[in-house]
Amino acid sequence: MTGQEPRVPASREEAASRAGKLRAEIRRHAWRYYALDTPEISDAAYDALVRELEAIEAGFPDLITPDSPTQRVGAPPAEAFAPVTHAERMYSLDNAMDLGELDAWLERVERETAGRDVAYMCELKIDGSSLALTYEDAVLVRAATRGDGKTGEDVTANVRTVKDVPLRLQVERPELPAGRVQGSLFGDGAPDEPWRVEVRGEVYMPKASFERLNAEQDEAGLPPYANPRNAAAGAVRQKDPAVTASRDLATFMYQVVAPGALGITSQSEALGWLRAAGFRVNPDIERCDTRDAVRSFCEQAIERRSDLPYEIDGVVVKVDSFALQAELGFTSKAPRWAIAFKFPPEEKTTILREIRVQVGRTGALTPVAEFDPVLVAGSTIARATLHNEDEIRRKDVRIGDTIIVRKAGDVIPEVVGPVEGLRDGSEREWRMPAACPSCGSEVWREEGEVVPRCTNAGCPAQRLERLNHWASRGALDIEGMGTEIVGRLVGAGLLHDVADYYTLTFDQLATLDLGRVKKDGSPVLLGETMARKLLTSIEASTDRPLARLLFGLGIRHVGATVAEALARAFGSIDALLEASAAELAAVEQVGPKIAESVRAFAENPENVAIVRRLQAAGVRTADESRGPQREQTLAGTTWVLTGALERFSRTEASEALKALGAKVSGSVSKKTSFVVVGADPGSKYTAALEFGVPVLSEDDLAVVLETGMAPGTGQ
Ligand code: 3B8
Repeated sequence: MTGQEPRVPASREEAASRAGKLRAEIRRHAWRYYALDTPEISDAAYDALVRELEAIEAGFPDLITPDSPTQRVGAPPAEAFAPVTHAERMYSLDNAMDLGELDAWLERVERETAGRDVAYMCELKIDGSSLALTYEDAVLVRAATRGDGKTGEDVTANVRTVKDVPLRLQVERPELPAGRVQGSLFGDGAPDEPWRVEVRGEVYMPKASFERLNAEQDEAGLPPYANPRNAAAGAVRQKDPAVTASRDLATFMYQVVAPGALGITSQSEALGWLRAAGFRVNPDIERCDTRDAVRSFCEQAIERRSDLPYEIDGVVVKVDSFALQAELGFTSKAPRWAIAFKFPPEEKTTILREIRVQVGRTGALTPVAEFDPVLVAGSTIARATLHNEDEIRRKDVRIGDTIIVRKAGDVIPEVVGPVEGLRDGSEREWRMPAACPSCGSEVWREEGEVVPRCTNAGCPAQRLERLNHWASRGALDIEGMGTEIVGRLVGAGLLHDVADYYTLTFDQLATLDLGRVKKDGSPVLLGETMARKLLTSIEASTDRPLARLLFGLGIRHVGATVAEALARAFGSIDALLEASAAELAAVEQVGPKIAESVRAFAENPENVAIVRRLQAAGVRTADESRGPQREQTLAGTTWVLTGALERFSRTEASEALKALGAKVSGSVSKKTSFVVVGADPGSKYTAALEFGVPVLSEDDLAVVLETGMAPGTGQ
């Protein structure tokens, strides 16, 4: 950098002309760089052009245009994610789960097109989030998510920040076609009417950016995104466009809506038009004239999957000709002229180096496989639980084995088994140790249980896990209190039990040594900013509902659901500690085993002391809302929440429903009374439609919560 300020013309006229030229040039270079991946000039030269344009726009703010390349990141919109009704429904695709199902589909297409020559377009199926972009007079005016296919969300401000999305198209206003064209771009065809085009595609997060983002999440003590698809969808739905801009998203566009008016007659032509218009189009496409060619494209795609810099989860096969597409039409859910061939879960081989025993918060000992890191389905994995010793025997995995690994549901790492043919005799069988690897205490396997446990309640590993559990999301949710910081606090002797969280001081936190050194050799400390943030989170955690506190205490057999039942039944921790085994067992969802475990907790003076210290520190241990209890008007109804709600968190919504006596369930069945559908709902919404369960919006829910009346019952 020269440090020199760009020259700004003195006259407005000169500035306007220069700005116009700069915009065209910057747009062209951005397109070459982001859409075509063939830059013509250096990054530095490009930056210089942008800086010059910014300087001119700063000097003459009235010259700024909304499609100027400097205007990608704007202010957050007043109303976040207004609903957008799609002019044409955004369908999803039917799946072919293997080559057999693909063959059956190809055969049906050929039967229904009665022996005419059918060509297919094969495209990689990008594992991202669907997107619809609308341009008026070639300027981007709207970006929308798929939503339920009929109505999506307006995410324009965020999508503008995605660098390969053209803010202005590189095409001229098309000629007005003769006669009425179905799906005309011209409204009523008047010459002064803006012309409009909508294109659809996928916004995604490259694998490398995903890994970087998760590393940052981890450092900030936030949970990782499960996969690049969720990360992309999350980035598109950020409240602040500046956050979206920092997430490094990219797009591949694949569809032109109402292409007839543009004179486009096939999918292959549509992809060509998209590319010419300035969109990024995936280069891995093939027009196939035969079923064999389609099959081999799919097989090759499986092979190449892991080499691509982005996630794909299959191949989309489309009938190329739009005339034939129109003949084939749609089912109620999906086009008949396209199918998604889904890949089998990706599997990799690696070497099993060690089986280490992890001690959970209840003392359960779990063997964990540690293997050479491999990239599987979008992220690098190096460990997977082996569940228990029986499982290891059953799979016959030995240390030193070459093992096959994959991700269950494309998320959770899993060891499939050993490649026995590659053994050389040096492999070692593994046995569960007789002593706890953390504290050396005796290990005890209860009759009828597969899991052995460390019986020492003071075991450091158990204590660490209990502390982590307390701070975790489903429990007291101390934001920012990640496992690393908890470990350091324990190491520094500042944290022994959960009540200690509420004694931490600003100085203790700010000077916490994170065990790393800076370049100059000085230790990395947590710092004042993080210390302040953590103290705020700790304070916020003192006011959680009783159920979260009960769950957070880690009483054996008391999971989130049982904790809620206990909180509802007793209303305060004092009442719970005094309850007899019989009173406990009288609560629905609480059997004798749970009752006994709660009694054991209550009878241990150390536990009672911790509870008293929590109370003294101001942690809420009773649900006030119980006093004058709300009338249980929703008793006997079962609710399912799906999709993203805007006004309530999921937890708030379900707690409010439960306060009215409703049951809230995670899955839809015939017995479900109502499904509340937020934005981007998934299969639960479809299931509701299938079972004929009434579907309510977030607004409906607000009314129900306010009035306490179930919809349509008039009670
Ligand atoms: C019709 C065509 C949905 C899709 C489609 O890469 C339809 O074409 C669709 F109703 O969802 N993820 C693609 C991808 C997705 C779709 C598609 N083409 N390449 C994708």
